[in-house]
Amino acid sequence: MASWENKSTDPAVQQMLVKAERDSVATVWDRYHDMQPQCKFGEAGLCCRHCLQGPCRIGLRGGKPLLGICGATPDVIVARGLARSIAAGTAGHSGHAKHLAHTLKKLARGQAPDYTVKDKDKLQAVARRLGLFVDGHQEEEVALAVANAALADFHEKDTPVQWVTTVLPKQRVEFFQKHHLLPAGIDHEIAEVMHRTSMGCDADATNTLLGAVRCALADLAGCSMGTDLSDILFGTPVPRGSECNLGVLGPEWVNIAVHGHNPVLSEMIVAVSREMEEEARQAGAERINVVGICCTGNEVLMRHGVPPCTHSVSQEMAFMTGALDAMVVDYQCAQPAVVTTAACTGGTVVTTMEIAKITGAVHVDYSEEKAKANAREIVRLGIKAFRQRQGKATEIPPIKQKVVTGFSVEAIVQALAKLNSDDPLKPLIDQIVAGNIWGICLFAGCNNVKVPQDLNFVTVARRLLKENVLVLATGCGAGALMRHGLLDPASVEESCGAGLKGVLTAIGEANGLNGPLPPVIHIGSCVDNSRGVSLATAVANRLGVDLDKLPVVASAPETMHEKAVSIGTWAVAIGLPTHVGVVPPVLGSQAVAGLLTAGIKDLTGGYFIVETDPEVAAAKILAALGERRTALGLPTER
Ligand code: NFS
Ligand code: SF4
Repeated sequence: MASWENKSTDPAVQQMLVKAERDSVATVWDRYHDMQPQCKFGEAGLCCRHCLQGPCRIGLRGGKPLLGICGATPDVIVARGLARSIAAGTAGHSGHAKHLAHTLKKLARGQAPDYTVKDKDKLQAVARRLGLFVDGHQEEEVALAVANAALADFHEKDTPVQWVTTVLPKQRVEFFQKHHLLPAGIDHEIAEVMHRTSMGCDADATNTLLGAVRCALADLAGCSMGTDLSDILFGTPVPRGSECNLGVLGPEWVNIAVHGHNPVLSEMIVAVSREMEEEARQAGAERINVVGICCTGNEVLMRHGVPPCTHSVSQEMAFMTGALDAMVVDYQCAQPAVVTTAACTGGTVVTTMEIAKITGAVHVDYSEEKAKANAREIVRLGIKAFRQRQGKATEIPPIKQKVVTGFSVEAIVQALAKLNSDDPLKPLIDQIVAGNIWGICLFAGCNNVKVPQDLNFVTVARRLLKENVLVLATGCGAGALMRHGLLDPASVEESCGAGLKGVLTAIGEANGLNGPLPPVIHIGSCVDNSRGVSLATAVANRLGVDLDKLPVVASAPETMHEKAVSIGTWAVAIGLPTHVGVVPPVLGSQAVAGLLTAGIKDLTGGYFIVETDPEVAAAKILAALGERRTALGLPTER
C-alpha cells in the first residue's frame, strides 16, 4: 500500500498528499508522524494535571498501580478526565446553540436586521412544544419568548432543561428524573463537572460518571436547540441535490470555503456572495463559488445545496489545490495549521469570532447587528486573494460525487406520508417489522488522523447497507460517506441489500423521484444528531415504547473531537448501543471501561461498543440490532 493510502482512502486527498510531499508542505499526517510515540499515560487516561502538585502519571510499581500524589486512584483519574472531555464537548455544542438564541433574540428586538424567521411553522411548533403562548401573538413576540426560553435553559432553575424534557419519550424523561440525571441548566452542568473533577472533590468514579452523563444530556439539549433555532432562522431543510469533494472548486472562480459550525455566519456568506457576483467579475473571475468544510458546510449543504469540498482531517487539502481563495472560520474543528498551509499555497484564512482567533489569520469581527456588511467585507477578502492568485498554477483533483441531501425529520415524515398520509411512520415501522429494514444506524462524528481517512466509515456502512440497515448520517461522517458516493441514489443498486433497496425505491418513487432515495440519508451537521433523536422518539412514541427497545444504534467509527465524546455519552444515556472506532482514553481503568461498555447497560439500556476493526465493528453492530429485534419478538432470520 502506498503511504498516502494509509493516510486517506479518498483519491482526491491522496492526489493532494502527493502534491504536498512534492512541494514540502507539512500536513496533519506529517505532524502525527512527528508526534510518535504518543504518551502511554495520556493514551490510557492516566495523567492528571488538575492541581499544581501534578502532573501525576499512574505507572505501576511492583505490579500495582501507583496513586496520584493526593491519593487519587486510576479509576478516579480516568473518570475525571472523561468527565472534563464531556463538559468541553457540551460547551461547544451549547455555545453554538446559545449564539443562535442570542441571534433570534436580537432579531425579535429589531437589532439584527439582516436575519428573518425563515420557518414560521417551526417557530410555532417549537413554541408550542415548550408550552409557550402562540395564538394571537406577533411573530416577534413568539420569537422573543422562544429565545428567552432557550437562554433560560443555560442556568440552573427550578425546572429541568426543556430542550431535554421536550425532545425525548415520556418514559425516558421519567427515568432520568428518577435517577437524578435531568440537567438543571446547561451551563450549570458544565460548571458542576468542572467543580466535582477539581482537586479534592469527587473521588468516586461511578459518581463522577453519573455527573458526566447528566452533563452529556445538557449536550443533547445544546444539539436539539441548535437544530431547532437554525431551522427557525434559516429554514427546515428539504431534499435537494448537490456535489462534493475537491472537484467542486474551479480555477476561474473566487473559491470561498465556509468552515466551522454556526450557520449564523455561513448563511450570510452564502447570501451576500450571490449579491457580489459583479464585483467578482470585475476582478476577472467567472463567479463566486462558496463551498463547505465540516459542519457549517453541512448546514449550508442541507439548506442551499452548497457543495462541500472536504471535511475534518483533510481540511488543509482545500488550500493544497492552490485554488482556495478564502477559508472563513467561525469556531470548532478548524486546525490552526490551515494558516501555515495558506502561507505556502496562497489564500487567506479569515477568523470571525471573538473566541476563536488564529495567529496569522485575518480577523473580521463578526456581529449579528452588522451581519451583511461584515459578510461583504469577508467575501471581499476572498476576491482580493483571487486577484493575487492570477497567473499561479492550481491543481484541483477532477473528483466529485453526486449528493442528495436535506433530510430533516419533517422532510422524512413528508416523504413517508406519500405512502400513508394518515399514519406516516407506519410504513417505516412495517418495514422494520418485516425485516426489510433490519434496524437503523446513525453514523456520526469526525475523521481522526489515527484511522486511514474514511476507511472505517465506508467499511462499516457498506456492510450494514448490504444487511438492510437503514443508514442515517451527520457531520463529517456524512462527509466521509458522501465523498465515497453513498449519498448518490445511483449507488443504491450496488450497495444495498434487496429489502432496503425496495424500501428506498418505494419511498423515492412515491415522491416522484423516478428512482430510490440515496443509500445514506443525510440528516445534517453534528448538532443535527438531534434529528436522529427526534425520528427515534417519534417511532418510540408511535409504538408506545422507550428508546432502549428500538433496533437503533449509533456509530462514530473515526471520532476525534470532545464534542463526539459528549454525543456518544448521551446516545448511551438515551438507550442506544453506540460504537466508537477509536479507543478513548479510558483503558487505564478497568472499572471505568467496564462500566461504559457493560455496566451502564443495566441502567440506561445503552452501552459503548469500542471496536477499531471495521469489519468486526459491523458484526457487533448487527448483533446489537439482532438483540433488540429478538427482545421485540421481531423475525431475526435473514
Ligand atoms: Ni462534529 Fe462538526 Fe467534523 Fe467532528 Fe468537527 S466538524 S461538530 S466534531 S470534525 S464531525
Ligand atoms: Fe496529582 Fe491529585 Fe493533583 Fe491530580 S489532583 S495532579 S492526581 S495531586
